[in-house]
Amino acid sequence: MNFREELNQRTAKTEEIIMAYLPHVEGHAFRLSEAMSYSLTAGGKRLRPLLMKEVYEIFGGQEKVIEPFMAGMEMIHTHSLIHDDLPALDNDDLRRGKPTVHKVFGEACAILAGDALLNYAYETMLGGFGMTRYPDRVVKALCLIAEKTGIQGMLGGQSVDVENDGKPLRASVLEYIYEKKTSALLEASMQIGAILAGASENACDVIGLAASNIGLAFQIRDDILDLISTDQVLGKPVHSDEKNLKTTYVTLNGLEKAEARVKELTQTALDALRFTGRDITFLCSLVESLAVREK
Ligand code: GRG
Repeated sequence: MNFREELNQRTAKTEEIIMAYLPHVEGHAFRLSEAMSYSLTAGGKRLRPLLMKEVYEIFGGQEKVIEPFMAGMEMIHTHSLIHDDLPALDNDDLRRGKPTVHKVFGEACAILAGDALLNYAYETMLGGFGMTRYPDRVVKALCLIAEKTGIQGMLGGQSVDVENDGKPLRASVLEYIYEKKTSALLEASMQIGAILAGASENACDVIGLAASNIGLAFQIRDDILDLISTDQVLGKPVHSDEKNLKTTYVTLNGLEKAEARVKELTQTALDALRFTGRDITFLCSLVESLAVREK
C-alpha cells in the first residue's frame, strides 16, 4: 500500500471512531446537539486524532482507551474552529467546505455548541477510565490536555492573537502565538498518544519537541495557503488574514522565507522523531506531506 492509500485507510478508521462518539440528545436540547454534530461531521483532515493514534501505536499501545481521547481531541479542535469563525473573531462564512455553524444555526447557538463540544470532550475522555488497566496514564493525559487547551495553551495564544489584530508584531510574539494557538493542541495530541502507551518521560519530551515543530510548520503553511489557495480547495475563505489585518509569518518575512522555514521546521521534527528509535515510517511520511499540503 502506498502512503496515500494508507492515509485514506487510517483517516477512514479515525472517522469511524469520531462518529461513534457523536452526542445524541433528544428532547428540548436537540438543536444544540444537532449543531455540535453538524460541525463534527463536516469533514476535516482529522489530523490530531490521526497523530495521536499513530504515536500510541508506535509506542506499543493496544487498548481501546485511545479512542475516547481521539474523539475528545477532535471535539476540542472543532470547538475552537466554531468559535474562531464567529462574527466577534474571524467572521467567516465557510469552514470545511460548508457554511459555518453560526450561519446555519445562528450566533447564540454556535457559541453554545462550541462550549458544549469543549465540555463534551472531557465527558468523553473521562470514559477512558473504564477502558484501561492504567488509570494513572488517563489522569496524566487529562491534565495535559486541560493545560494545552487553556490559558497556558490554545486559548492563551488565541487571546494574544486577537488582541494584536491590526497591529505590527515582533517575531518573538508571533512565535508565541503560533506555539500556543496551533502547536499546543498538536503537542497534546501526540504526547497523549505517548502517555497512554506508557512511553518514558524522555520519549514524551522528544515527541513534544517534534510536535512543537510540526505545529509551527503547520501554521506557517496555513499562512501560505491563505495567500495562494482558493476557497474551493481550502474549504474556508482565503485572504482571511488580510481581511482581519493580521501580521503573519508571511507578511513579516515573505513567501520564499516562509516556505524555507516550513522545510526547516519539518526537518527538525523528523530528526526528533528518528531519535525515538521506533518504526516511524508512516509518521514521517505524514509529517512530510503536511509541509506541502494543499488544504
Ligand atoms: C473560545 C472564543 C473562543 C475562541 C477559540 C482557540 C480558538 C478560538 C481558535 C484556535 C485558533 C485556531 C483556529 C488556530 C488555527 C489552527 C489551525 C490552522 C486550524 C485548522 O486546522 P486544520 O487545518 O483544520 O487541521 P481541519 O478542518 O482539517 O480539521
